[in-house]
Amino acid sequence: MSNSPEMDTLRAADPELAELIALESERQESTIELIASENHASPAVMAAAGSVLTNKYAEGYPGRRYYGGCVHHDAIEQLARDRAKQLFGCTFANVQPHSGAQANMAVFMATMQPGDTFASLILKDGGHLSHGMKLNFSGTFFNPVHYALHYDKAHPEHERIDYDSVRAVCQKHKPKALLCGYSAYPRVIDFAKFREIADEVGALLIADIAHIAGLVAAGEHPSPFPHAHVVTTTTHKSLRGPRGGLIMTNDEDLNKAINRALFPGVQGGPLMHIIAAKGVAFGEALRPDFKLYQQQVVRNAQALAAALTGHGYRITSGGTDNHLMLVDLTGRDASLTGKDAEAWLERAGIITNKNGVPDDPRPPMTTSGLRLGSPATTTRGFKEGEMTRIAAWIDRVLSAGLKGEGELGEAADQVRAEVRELCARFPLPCAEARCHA
Ligand code: DSN
Repeated sequence: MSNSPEMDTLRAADPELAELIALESERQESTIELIASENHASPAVMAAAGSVLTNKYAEGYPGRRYYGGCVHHDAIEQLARDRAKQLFGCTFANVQPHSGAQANMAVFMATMQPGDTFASLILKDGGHLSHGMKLNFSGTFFNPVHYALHYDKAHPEHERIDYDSVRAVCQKHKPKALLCGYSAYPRVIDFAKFREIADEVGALLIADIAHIAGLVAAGEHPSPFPHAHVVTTTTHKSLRGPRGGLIMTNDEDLNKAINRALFPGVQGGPLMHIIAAKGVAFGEALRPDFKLYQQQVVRNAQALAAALTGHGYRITSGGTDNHLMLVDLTGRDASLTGKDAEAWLERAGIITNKNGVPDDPRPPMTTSGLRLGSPATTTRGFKEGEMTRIAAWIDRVLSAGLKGEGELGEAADQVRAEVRELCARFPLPCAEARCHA
């Protein structure tokens, strides 16, 4: 099954592990990936991530390392930094965070003392674990206060950020930092308005653009710069790089504090192979075709949202401006849950994640919604026609599931076969490059 020398080597050395990777590769090839935070990295990104750079310790930063032999690592990290700065139009970039959560942890450590108050959107409305969830470091060592969405069906901004609530929470609690940027928010974020409010109370504005980084890089979502004091992101979602994090700022003092907080504050040795892969991904994102890709990402999300609406599903906030949408399944049938929908669709080869909708009465392991996104399907070449077809499949499977196991089994098998056939016509970048199993 393997087409690459690397996989042949792994198969010879460890057939058990190689077989599991081959199975996962086949799963990715033959299913439709609608998880909004996932994507398919390019063969070049994966080549860098699988390179000899994994062998090296390079604690410190370019030119100031705690280990010898870092000459090429300095050049690699500097190149990745320079490309990140060019891509996002900022002055300083730290490419070492292992993840978005660790990027946020370093920024918190650099900008606040334990016990300090910060304001963010509550997790259940589309926020993130590292934005103050009580079991996370952010909610354990700091004091989160939360702003809300508009909850008023008659309001034109229903289920969108309520900037009056942001202002009221900030005026009341005088937070050290104000966070914006979310995991399940389908609308444009007004970074200028957030900065205005942050300035009114003397807070730092931190924008976590993990989800929309690719759109921002391509100019398809307004940039958090120059409004945010600090910007954090992951590199593997819409940005389509390796799994990892990134921190950016225009402020020299903040940059110094962030660098210290990340290393040695939060992390030890950087993952140099991943830093190189980030550099490759930033280089790809600087090319003109990345803008076309991101434009198609938005068109595809909007096509999927429109088609689902046509099938009787309610899309929260009435649609999407970006790469994702939240589908309120109860708009179709009050008994539908995100948990069931996720499981039923997976049987048909359509991969999603259950997600709470704003003000969801159901718990997080059940939910009334699905979060769907278009970055991965757009990477494999799907356009509006394919997204419309996917909406019809989703409705076919969920409608059958509501009728019972017999109907569901039949519909899931039929859709699974059709999904396989469609996927075979749109091979993943890595399959085309014959770079993995
Ligand atoms: N877990 C990520 C997501 O799926 O959005 C956020 O970190």
